Amino acid sequence: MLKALLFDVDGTLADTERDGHRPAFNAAFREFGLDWEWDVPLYGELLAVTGGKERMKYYLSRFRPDYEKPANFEEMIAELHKAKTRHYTELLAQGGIPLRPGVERLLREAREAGLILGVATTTTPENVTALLRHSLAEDGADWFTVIAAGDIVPAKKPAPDIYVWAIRKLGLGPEECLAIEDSENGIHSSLGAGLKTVVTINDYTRDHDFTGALAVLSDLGEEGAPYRRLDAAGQDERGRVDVARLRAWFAL
Ligand code: XBP
Ligand code: MG
Repeated sequence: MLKALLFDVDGTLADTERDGHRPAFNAAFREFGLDWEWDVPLYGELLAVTGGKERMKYYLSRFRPDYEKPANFEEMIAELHKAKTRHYTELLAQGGIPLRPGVERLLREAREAGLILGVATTTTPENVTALLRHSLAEDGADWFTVIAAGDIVPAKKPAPDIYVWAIRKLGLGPEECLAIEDSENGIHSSLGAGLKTVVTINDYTRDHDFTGALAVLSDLGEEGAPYRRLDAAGQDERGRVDVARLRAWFAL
């Protein structure tokens, strides 16, 4: 029986990557006097690696091979990441990033239906609470029974660890939870934890491989702006994702 919905954050609850995380990284680089600049296409490539600290290291190894690491490199990355988190949460506090279509509606309906809500993400916990507070509701973080985020597990997505952690914390089994994801790394993580998964794509992830998803959708759909279903099983289906629809997919 379906008891809990576990949501990814970046790209799923809100389109945070291109106009949120990316400019926040760039602002931190400028603050530290670095000539690193991540434009929109480059950032798409960097998204192959989850986690901000991991992503900066990947950027250097892949795109700046001549960069000479200072003796305090790990410390510098940690400081840069702190600055990036500050820039990002400030941007959210200015109301910078709205939730994706249908997200708030589904969260409300799920709560009313008695489903448990949770988050499983690689982003920093402060970023999640700031998004929920500024883009959902003042008490938005309290809507979620578990917020599994950031470095609480050393192996980030695509490893299943963050979902496994969240499910354990809820005292549930994977057969009682449904994940909602937007990316290939995300679905590897959720499927790896044994979770049935619904995908809503975005511009960075539309060409990803979502084999194994229950359904692949343009978004969750709203009144007057239905989702488009994109996977072979339900091509051209349109609608709104509500609890009844999730339960029907979950039962397949
Ligand atoms: C998204 C990520 C994160 C963010 C940046 O994860 O990979 O690393 O891009 O956040 P998800 P941090 O889709 O699982 O939410 O800089 O805080 O890591
Ligand atoms: Mg994501």
